[in-house]
Amino acid sequence: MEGTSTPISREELQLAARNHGMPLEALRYDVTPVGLHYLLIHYDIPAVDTASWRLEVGGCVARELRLTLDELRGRPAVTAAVTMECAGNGRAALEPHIVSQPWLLEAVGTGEWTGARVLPLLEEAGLRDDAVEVVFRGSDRGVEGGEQQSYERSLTIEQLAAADPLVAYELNGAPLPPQHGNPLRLVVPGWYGMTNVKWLEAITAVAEPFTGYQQARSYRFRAHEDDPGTPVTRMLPRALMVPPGIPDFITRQRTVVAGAPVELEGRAWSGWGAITEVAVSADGGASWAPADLGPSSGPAVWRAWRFSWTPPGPGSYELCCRARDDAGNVQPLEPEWNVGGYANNAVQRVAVQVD
Ligand SMILES: Nc1nc2c(c(=O)[nH]1)N[C@H]1C(S)=C(S)[C@@H](COP(=O)(O)O)O[C@H]1N2
Ligand SMILES: [Mo]
Repeated sequence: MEGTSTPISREELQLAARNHGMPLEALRYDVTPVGLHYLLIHYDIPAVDTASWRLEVGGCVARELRLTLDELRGRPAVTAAVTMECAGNGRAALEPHIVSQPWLLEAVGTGEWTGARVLPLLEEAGLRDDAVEVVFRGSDRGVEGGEQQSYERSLTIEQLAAADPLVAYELNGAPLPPQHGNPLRLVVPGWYGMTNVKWLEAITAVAEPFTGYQQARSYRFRAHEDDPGTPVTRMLPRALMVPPGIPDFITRQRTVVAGAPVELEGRAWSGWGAITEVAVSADGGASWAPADLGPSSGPAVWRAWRFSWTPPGPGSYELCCRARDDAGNVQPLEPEWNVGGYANNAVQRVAVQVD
């Protein structure tokens, strides 16, 4: 694999076989078909009995709520397309090697999520003034960093107000499948995947910042093991292309035919703002030309782009694409390492042989 000499281990293969990516040719769909959306499950898919299942809303609230799925479905429903990307996307390109889910570039997908807004639920429960954060707990349990735990993540009151998340019970018009969090998951537009807690069973307002493993130890940008680091939050900009031509079965090296324009296409997204530019290079990043952008769909959804490339002649080329957002973020040309291997949004490089 490009940029990497370290082979992945048996443990990483075990993770990779459970947690599949989105084949990059599926960038062609506005909304990712459910079976092609990437998957990341830290522990096991929990067994949930929907009939006895309740969502608890509690902690620093005036009155606790215990809601059935039908009660949640009875609330005003919102449907929103949201692009979700794992914070570990791009990890496998980092050196020194990081042992975790070994994503190349395929840990992304766009779902059409239907559910109820979280903010009115908290309002109904009577969120108290002493609440500083809200903790979202999934029913899956496991061991990580030596700690037994439920999968839990928090957001501050300000982050909640800005992101206006959903608790979703449908994906692409059908009940959530088991692997994506049935019966209910959190969907936080613009944020990296880990924020979107699946198999949601409790929403708890707390008066002190949450210090659980997935918040205080994991998902932080750390320069070295003793660095407390800073939290991983929203998705950095990234453009991806559908690899053109045809692949070799084993190496996946691409081949295109000389003499005809190659219609490059892909998607770009950012959790920090709207995509304002995608640039394409056919010489490994030495020179760039702007791609045509599709209609803007808001910061939470990927934006289509196209670029017609006519190879000047037979030979080897390295195609790259690079996104910029209206918050001023642009993808780096080279990866930036951190302990957890998060948010490596260095530009995609696709080697193409022109025959
Ligand atoms: N309860 C729970 N929620 C979870 C996870 C998990 O392991 N357990 N994985 C998180 C991570 S790291 C990612 S990237 C997304 C993946 O969501 P998907 O599998 O629906 O694509 O779910 C997040 N929510
Ligand atoms: Mo993730």
